[in-house]
Amino acid sequence: MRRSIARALIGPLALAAVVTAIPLAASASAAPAGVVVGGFPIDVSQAPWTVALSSRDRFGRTRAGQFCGGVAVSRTTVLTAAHCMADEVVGTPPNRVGDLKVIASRTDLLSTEGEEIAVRDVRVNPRYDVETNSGDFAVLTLAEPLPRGAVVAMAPKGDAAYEPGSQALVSGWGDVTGGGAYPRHLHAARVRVLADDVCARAYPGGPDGAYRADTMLCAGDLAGGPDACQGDSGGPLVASGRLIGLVSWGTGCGRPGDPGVYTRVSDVLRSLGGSAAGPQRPEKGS
Ligand code: 4AZ
Repeated sequence: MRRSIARALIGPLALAAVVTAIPLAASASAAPAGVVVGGFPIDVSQAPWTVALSSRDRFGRTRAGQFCGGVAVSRTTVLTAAHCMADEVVGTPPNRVGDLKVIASRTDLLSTEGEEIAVRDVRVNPRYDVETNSGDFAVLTLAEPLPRGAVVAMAPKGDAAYEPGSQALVSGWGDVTGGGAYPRHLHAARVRVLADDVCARAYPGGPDGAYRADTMLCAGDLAGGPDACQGDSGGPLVASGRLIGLVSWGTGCGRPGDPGVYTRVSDVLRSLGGSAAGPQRPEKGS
């Protein structure tokens, strides 16, 4: 718990507060050049499966309550990160967040573009491990269907999109500087999938997590460069038009030697097809 929670709490609101309180410490730390750090603004039509998770009750109205990303994989199913649904992030057990919504088809969080859809059910992967961050996904079932065309296919195990060197796009409303600058508009960054042995060497096990090749992939540039960042968690990593990853963790953002780590979507598929939490599975005791 400890690790994810610490990370989650240094999320949109808390991180901004820390940066305001200790500007010297913030500016002295490695500040990446710039979703997403080192990225660029995009219109949601370029990655229409990208959704924002929102709770205005918990996170305030200044950015429409956005606190994590998500990705639509069917018209009523959104995937996000398990760590986004932790009690310490949303303030209650996940199925009790009264105003938990998915914001879809909206580039500018403060516009009225697109739609806001209530979340009917939240299932956190029972195999999520807070020490390593393995299995960092949750399945949200929506109260109303999303527009057709706003969904992305999940890449099956063995899909070439997972191969090292594969070029992928990560999108979200997360920190764009690594210093707590949360944008109103959707951003994206191009990153390359890295080889598992490279990822394992970067993250052999430490305070932020441990690389597990069966449930994670990592992407970015070992020299430092574009990367996902706080607030992007749960959002999509798409290669060749297929979903391969969900933003999960990493040490900092865009730093040399510390690539971004993503939940491996083929493992999500395996879990959904097997005995783990899935949207089709009837509620226990109902
Ligand atoms: C986070 O705390 C987080 N640079 C997300 C992505 C990355 C690091 C941290 C990857 O949600």
